[in-house]
Amino acid sequence: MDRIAQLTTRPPGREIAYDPAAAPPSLQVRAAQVLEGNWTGRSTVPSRGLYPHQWSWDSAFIAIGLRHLSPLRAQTELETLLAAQWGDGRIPHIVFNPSVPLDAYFPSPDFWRSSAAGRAAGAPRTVQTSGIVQPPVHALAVWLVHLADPGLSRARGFLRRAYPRLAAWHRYLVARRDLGGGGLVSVVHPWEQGMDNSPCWDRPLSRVTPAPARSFRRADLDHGAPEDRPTDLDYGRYVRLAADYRDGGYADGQGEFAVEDPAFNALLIASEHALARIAGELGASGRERAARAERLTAALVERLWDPAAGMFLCRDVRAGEPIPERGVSGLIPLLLPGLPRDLAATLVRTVCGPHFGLGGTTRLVPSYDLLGEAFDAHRYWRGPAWFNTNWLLERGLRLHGERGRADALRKGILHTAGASGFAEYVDPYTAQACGTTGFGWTAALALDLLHDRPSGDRNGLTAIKGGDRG
Ligand code: 9WN
Repeated sequence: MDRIAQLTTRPPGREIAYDPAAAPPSLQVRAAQVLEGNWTGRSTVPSRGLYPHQWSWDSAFIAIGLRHLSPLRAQTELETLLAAQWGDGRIPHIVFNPSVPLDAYFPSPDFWRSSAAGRAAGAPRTVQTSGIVQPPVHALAVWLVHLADPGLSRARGFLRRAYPRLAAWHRYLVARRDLGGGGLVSVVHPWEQGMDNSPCWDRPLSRVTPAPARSFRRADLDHGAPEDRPTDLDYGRYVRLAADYRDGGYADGQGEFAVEDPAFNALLIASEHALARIAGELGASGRERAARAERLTAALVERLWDPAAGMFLCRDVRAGEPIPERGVSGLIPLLLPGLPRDLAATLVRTVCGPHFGLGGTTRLVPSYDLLGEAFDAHRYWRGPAWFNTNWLLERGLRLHGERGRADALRKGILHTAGASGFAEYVDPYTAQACGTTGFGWTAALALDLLHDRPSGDRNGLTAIKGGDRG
């Protein structure tokens, strides 16, 4: 019996019995139950109701937690996603499950029409996907999943099969998405960056003419409270951008929206470091990859660091200027081993200062500036705290020697994940659950933190450090 079965199966004869005196199931058991409930046989849905397909960066985060329960399942999760890769190297942000009704999620496969509209870009014929991407956390996830059971990974050729796909994915981003010409990758839709409704997008989105509300039907409002979700106006703009991209055959470079985002690029850099380790494990040299990671880090600092804000800002490529909003995305580069020390120290001060409140006013780091005009403690990416960004910051704090703060954040994440029923996101002040519950990456990343000894040597950190800082 594997670890998932052990944790989620009740002993025979106990199926119906209810014992009010019994101890409540542990956080680990409850997290495993969420992942078991969201498992479809080849991948894990973020949530059964709101998000009934496979999402790209969700799967990467989910695999990072799943590896502690079933390394085989974690490998399968990533392999299913990689199998939907397009010929041009992009990994689509959604892989659709054909057995889910079309009206269960919008935009559905008949909106994206990937195999027809994406033919020139090499969209797969046998599986339907979206045509946009999400942050490249995958190589990092593949490496961490490998480390959970190197024997199984080698026996299955997990790295050997994943490596060329991951390399093609990074090649696509670096070659086709440097829309600003300064060596960084641009996102062409807010959904690509993953923090969909962040106020950082308000300015570039304001130039986009929304698709008429009657031209589409939102499915998200069947599951989430309208005050927790994006407005209809924002949805109209998302739909317009996606439809224009599709109608242009998913060719890059034309769209109205192009933004260089600190988190997206930082995750690419972390994944480049991971690819260097994977190359080394496969007997090749990772030196070129490590050098590319350094070049990307230099470009990130040069183009997006804002000394006055004490953090990274997004850059509106079409307008040719920085976006003057403090989103949590601008703190995520703390994750990087090659970040200059003074910048890392400044980021730590910013995350603990009045704009993000860590260790002071907030329970977890909010998705957006507490003092920003657009701050809303409950609405989607406009203030609430998300578990993936907090997990990334916990790693960053630990990497840069902030052990006390990292331990406290870890505790906060674990407590809030359990108390909120593994919510999709929470009010950063009160930790009240928002969005949906039983959310995949919340459960997975809680499992990952439960597994790691807070002050021990965490294999993942050592792994992406690549030995460059001891
Ligand atoms: C659009 C699945 C995804 C996450 C994103 C999050 C949300 C989708 C939506 O859900 O986006 O991709 O319908 O709002 O913003 O980060 O990957 O969990």
